[in-house]
Amino acid sequence: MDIPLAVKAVSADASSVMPPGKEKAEDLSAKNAIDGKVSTQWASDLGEPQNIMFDLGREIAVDKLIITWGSSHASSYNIEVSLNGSLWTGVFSTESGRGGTETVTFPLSKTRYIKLTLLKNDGAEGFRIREISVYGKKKLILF
Ligand SMILES: [Ca+2]
Repeated sequence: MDIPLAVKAVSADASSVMPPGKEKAEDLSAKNAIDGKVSTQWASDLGEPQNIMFDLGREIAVDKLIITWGSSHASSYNIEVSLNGSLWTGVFSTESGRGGTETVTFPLSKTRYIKLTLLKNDGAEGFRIREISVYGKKKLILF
């Protein structure tokens, strides 16, 4: 029996963070994409592509992400998984990202690290992600 499991990422790192503006003191760092709150967000600097990578802290079987985009989403992006953070396997790609809240499913993959590469920006600002939630299956933790 597969038991759905919500997975909490332990750390996040991104290719860039929007530099703090004079009027904006908001924290826009990568960790905001995995803090469990849609009220906080990661914003990249301008330029394509950008990426955000996070560490689940252990190897686990995952098959779904729920991505809540901010005001600038990627219309084209891909998702890769890795056990060691250096050798990556593609599990998903799209050229028709809608923004808003997207549920992305892919074949169940044992992984520790997950990386989103954001290729094409739909907005005028850097890419913005409010939250990425990770889901897997519990029984396959055991293998
Ligand atoms: Ca957040």
